[in-house]
Amino acid sequence: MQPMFDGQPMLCGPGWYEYGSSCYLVDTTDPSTWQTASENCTAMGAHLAVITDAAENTFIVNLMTSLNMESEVFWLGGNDIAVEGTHVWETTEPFNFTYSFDIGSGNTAMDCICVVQFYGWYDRFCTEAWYHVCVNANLVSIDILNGDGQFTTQTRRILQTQKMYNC
Ligand SMILES: [Ca+2]
Repeated sequence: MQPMFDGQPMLCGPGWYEYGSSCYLVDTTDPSTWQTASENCTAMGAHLAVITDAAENTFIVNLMTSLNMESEVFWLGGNDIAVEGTHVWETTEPFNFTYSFDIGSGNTAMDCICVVQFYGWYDRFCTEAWYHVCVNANLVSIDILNGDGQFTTQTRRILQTQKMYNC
């Protein structure tokens, strides 16, 4: 059913999809407001998806295609609540890349960003209830002690330990 993602290692846990150094969850449990969606991601150690380049955007829209959710609306982790017309990501990453971004069709009261695979990004009323995409960076920095007594900082992926039993 999901040929693109068959056989991918389960580094991210059930229901999460790996891209780059991050894990993505397309959450269709309950449509919710932007704020509730954001809190739901946070509760899972993640945050609403922040898309910073075309390749990442392509991954996400392909994922929606793979899940047969081309026409569904998903909250992303950005808004222009603080300063009208200045969209920012929750993570404070730069808001440089956009995907056919329709900024509320001139309705400035629409502040929260969503993505629809078919059309691109929109901003909508933050109180509307939509599905959402979470992302978990899934990386840690660790200090490794070298032979000379100095530490080197390296980035490693957190691997989930999964045990399977055959009865
Ligand atoms: Ca706005």
